[in-house]
Amino acid sequence: MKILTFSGTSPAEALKKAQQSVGEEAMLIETKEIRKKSLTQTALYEIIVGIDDAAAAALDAKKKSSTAATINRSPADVLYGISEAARQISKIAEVTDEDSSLAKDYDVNRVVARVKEKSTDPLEFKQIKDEISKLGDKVKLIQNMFWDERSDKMVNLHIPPEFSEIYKLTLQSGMNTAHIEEIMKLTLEHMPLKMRENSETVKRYFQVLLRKMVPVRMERVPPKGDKKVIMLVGPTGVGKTTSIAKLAARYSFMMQKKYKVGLIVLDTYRIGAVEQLMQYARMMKLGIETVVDPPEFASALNAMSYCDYILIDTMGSSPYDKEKITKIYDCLQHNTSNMQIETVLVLPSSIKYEDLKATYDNFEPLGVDTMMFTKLDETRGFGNIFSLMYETSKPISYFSIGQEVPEDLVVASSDYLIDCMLNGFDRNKR
Ligand SMILES: Nc1nc2c(ncn2[C@@H]2O[C@H](COP(=O)(O)OP(=O)(O)OP(=O)(O)O)[C@@H](O)[C@H]2O)c(=O)[nH]1
Ligand SMILES: [Mg+2]
Repeated sequence: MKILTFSGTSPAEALKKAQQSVGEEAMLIETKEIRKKSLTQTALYEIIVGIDDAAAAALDAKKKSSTAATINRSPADVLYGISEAARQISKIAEVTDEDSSLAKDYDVNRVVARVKEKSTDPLEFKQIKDEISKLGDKVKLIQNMFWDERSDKMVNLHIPPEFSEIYKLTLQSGMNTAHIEEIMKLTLEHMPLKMRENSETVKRYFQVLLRKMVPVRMERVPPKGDKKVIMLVGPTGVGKTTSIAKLAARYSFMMQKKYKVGLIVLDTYRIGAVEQLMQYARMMKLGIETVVDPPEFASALNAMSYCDYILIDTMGSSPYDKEKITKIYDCLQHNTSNMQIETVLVLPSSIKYEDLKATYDNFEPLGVDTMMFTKLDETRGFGNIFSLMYETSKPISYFSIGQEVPEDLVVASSDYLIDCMLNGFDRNKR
């Protein structure tokens, strides 16, 4: 085994040099901080790598010029190559019967506790514990190397390695990067130093912080003698009609009090559009009115004035189809009653933040009061939802988590959204 050292202003830079010089096969032995960063000089890191004799001979043969210095060290010092470390950790993580994802779930204490349960031989247990600790250090080191490189790219903001997990989670969730950086900055300014000690406490802090940032519209039933008129608008096929059916069922027979619910359909041009809601109305024995032209809207509202809840389904429109959106707007203009209409923009959670924002901007002239996100069951990232709310400050009212009427509807809460975002969607949690 030949041992080589490489230096650089960050561990990542030194590692890159090593890779360039000796290739991917090198085994990482140690990383040292040789000199701390100061006002007058950059930091200096040294990494020590080992390559096996055959590779070393091939390298010599090539007579590649290298600034690396050779030192003597016994092969026993070599722990693992990077890929070997990753493989070993995945194997050990299986002991926990949980996700073996390296960075996410590697928790030395938990693994040790599980091994302890299974092993009675103290010597064997100590060996395993030592081995796991070594691997834990290795993982941290690898994480930090990549992290240093990534955090350098963030403008004016140095983010400590303990934040790497939460940064990765929020980024994978589809949250807008500018938003992530703003929130990181805020956190770094306000988070107590003691809480920054490890990624677990950082994650908990973030969870609380993000929850506080989500605006939610509490579900309020209409006061006695009053009524609620809710209109669902949004792009085609996002689940407006299905959601109207779920809401109708919720208000008419799933709450403590059973409310009188009436339905209005504005989407009367498309074949089948009325029929879809008509079927639900028949099943739930609800009154239903259809509106073809905007002037009919006022009489449809009047006809439903005996109801506690009036739910209005609208034609789905491409966010770029100004004509259809204008038609809905015209209907709203024909509301000569004193009924306040709450406009709910229905959006699918499965599209990226930029598309959500563009859609929001196009429906905004209708006067969006709250937002409802559908198809949570069809996506894995929820940061796009968070970002849209962060950007627009519009509260969410409901989530739709599947096709089943009426059960796949969740009254929005910040806990629910942030839990989905950081820990993944689970349809049984609501
Ligand atoms: N997986 C999943 N599918 C859903 C959800 N909500 C609605 N759907 C399905 O999406 C499809 C379209 O639903 P609709 O309720 O007809 O959508 P819409 O917005 O009324 O459509 P248009 O009236 O054509 O604009 C149907 O197959 C629904 O069953 C949801 O939360 N998750
Ligand atoms: Mg529809």
